[in-house]
Amino acid sequence: MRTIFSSDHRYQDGKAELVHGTLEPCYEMPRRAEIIHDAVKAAALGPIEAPRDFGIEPVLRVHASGFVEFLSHAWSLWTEAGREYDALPLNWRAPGMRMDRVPSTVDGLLSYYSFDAGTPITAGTWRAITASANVALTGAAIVNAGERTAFSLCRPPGHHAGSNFYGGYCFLNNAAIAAQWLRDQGAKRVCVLDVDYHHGNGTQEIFWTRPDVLFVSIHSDPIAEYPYFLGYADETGAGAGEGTNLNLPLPHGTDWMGYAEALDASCRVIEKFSPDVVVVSFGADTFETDPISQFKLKREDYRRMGARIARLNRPIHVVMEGGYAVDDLGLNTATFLAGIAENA
Ligand code: SP5
Ligand code: ZN
Repeated sequence: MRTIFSSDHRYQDGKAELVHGTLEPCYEMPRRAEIIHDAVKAAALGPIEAPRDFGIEPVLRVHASGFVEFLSHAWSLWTEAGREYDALPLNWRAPGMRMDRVPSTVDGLLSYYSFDAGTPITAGTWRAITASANVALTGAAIVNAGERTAFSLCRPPGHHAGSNFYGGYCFLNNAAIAAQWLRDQGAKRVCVLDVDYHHGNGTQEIFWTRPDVLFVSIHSDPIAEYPYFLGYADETGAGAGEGTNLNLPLPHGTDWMGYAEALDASCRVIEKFSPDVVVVSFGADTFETDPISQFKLKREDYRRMGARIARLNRPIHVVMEGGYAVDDLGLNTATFLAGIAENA
């Protein structure tokens, strides 16, 4: 399996996120990508390659132009306002407040486009997130050219970012950008299978009304977990996309026994949809010692997860999302990829 990796990920190096009422060091840190890179290399899973530059067009197929424009300028607006620390929002819209007026100041824009205080914009954010999108697009191109598998080692992650908003450590939705690009290259049906611990609210929003992209997500029940306001089982899509969204929320404490059942149910639905490609939003934050998560998967469970997905017998494009037990993140990810490679 070929891996795509860009060292430009390191330009996203936030100082702090708001946790428990205090600013704490970011869980989403550069070492995450480095340890995965090193584990993939040590496991000899295949070549590690740099991404190609796809330009901004494939990003604009998924994200609103005003939003992309904001992300590209946010740091200069922030520093022009005299700020030096990471750019974080101060407030958000509440129900009844307006979305049809876009604020003119940087504080207003941060508030307008974000949904949490865990996702700092820094000097290098734009460089890192465009590299991450190119990593996803390059992996998609490899699968589109006929290979059965590819691993896009994306960082920053993407699945919480929607068409017109960012948050959850995510700015551009790498998996959605890859899925849309595959459609634009001629794939008739694409599935995004999201196995990160958190619900992929951004991906769901992007493809909510789309019959050609099936979104399936296994995640911690939003009744008790971030992002709280999306990810319930009764969200099945709307309009032409009715029936092509599937959420399988699971309780805190879920181990492989509970997880395997949901994965099997997901795979049966995916088989029926018969996608040309499966894009896997992979997060290892389902691991038993993840510092911000409450599932109980063990190292070898990732091999089983990969094996089950490989048995879909479809081209598989893995896109990296979360995972914050950093010391274990490399081996957990490499074990998942090995489970795919052994069964693809
Ligand atoms: C891509 C991804 O996995 N994003 C996750 C964003 C989660 N942000 C909220 C973190 C809340 C942490 N609260 C628990 C702290 C326990 N010490
Ligand atoms: Zn996550």
